[in-house]
Amino acid sequence: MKDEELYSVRMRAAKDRAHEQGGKHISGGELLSTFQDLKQSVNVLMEKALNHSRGKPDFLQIQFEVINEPIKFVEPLQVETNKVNSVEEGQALARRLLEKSGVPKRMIEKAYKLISECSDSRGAILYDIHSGERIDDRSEKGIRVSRMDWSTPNFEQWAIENSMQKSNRVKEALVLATKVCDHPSTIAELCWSDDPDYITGYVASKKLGYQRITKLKEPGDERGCRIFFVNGLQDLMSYIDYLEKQPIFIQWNKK
Ligand code: PML
Ligand code: MG
Repeated sequence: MKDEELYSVRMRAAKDRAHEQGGKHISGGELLSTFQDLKQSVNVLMEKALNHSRGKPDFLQIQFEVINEPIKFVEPLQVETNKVNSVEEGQALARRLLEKSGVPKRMIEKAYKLISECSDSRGAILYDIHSGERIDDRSEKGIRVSRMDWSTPNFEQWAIENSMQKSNRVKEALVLATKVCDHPSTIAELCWSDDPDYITGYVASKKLGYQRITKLKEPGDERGCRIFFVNGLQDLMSYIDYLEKQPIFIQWNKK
């Protein structure tokens, strides 16, 4: 894969019209593909959109484009799973992990006030840990992290070695968190799914790795959350450009 031309393939699906016309977000997906695998890659994303617990989409967009920038290879974050018995316990742990990662306590409380904005947004929101303000201007669209992947065989070896399930969801979330945390301005990420049947979420940071928390919301809840806590951002545009455009390939045990 290293010397081949790669394509970024992206999918978004919505119900009751397209996202920009106020439709409900159903599913999104990203991957990197060789030209030869494009047909299969498009199918993988279509499958993801068509069989979704958030509902049956009536709008689907899949697009691909060649990547001209050099690809950066990155090791996945270390993973730990924290078992909790309730949402309260899970959310209290998430706050402690954010603090340990370097987000001031006062700013964590302020960020939690944005959670409702978060669940209206299909992408991530960017939060400045100094001003305590949301700093992206993408409203309900949020920031969509893109151009990243992890080869299935390498991921599966990693999963065996780390006693993890070979779950696509875990793979995609860990790829995203690794890319986000690889940027020097990211202090931490807080995330849980908008899928009603999935209640495990995580706090990720360079300092603590990918800390899974088994209960961050109640089953049936379709409100998700993805916040990036950023520090000392000199240039918001170049940070957003990194998230959206820098191609990253995860590779475990590269050496
Ligand atoms: C999502 O489904 O959109 C996010 C899932 C986050 C948690 C994945 C995991 O179990 O580690
Ligand atoms: Mg989802």
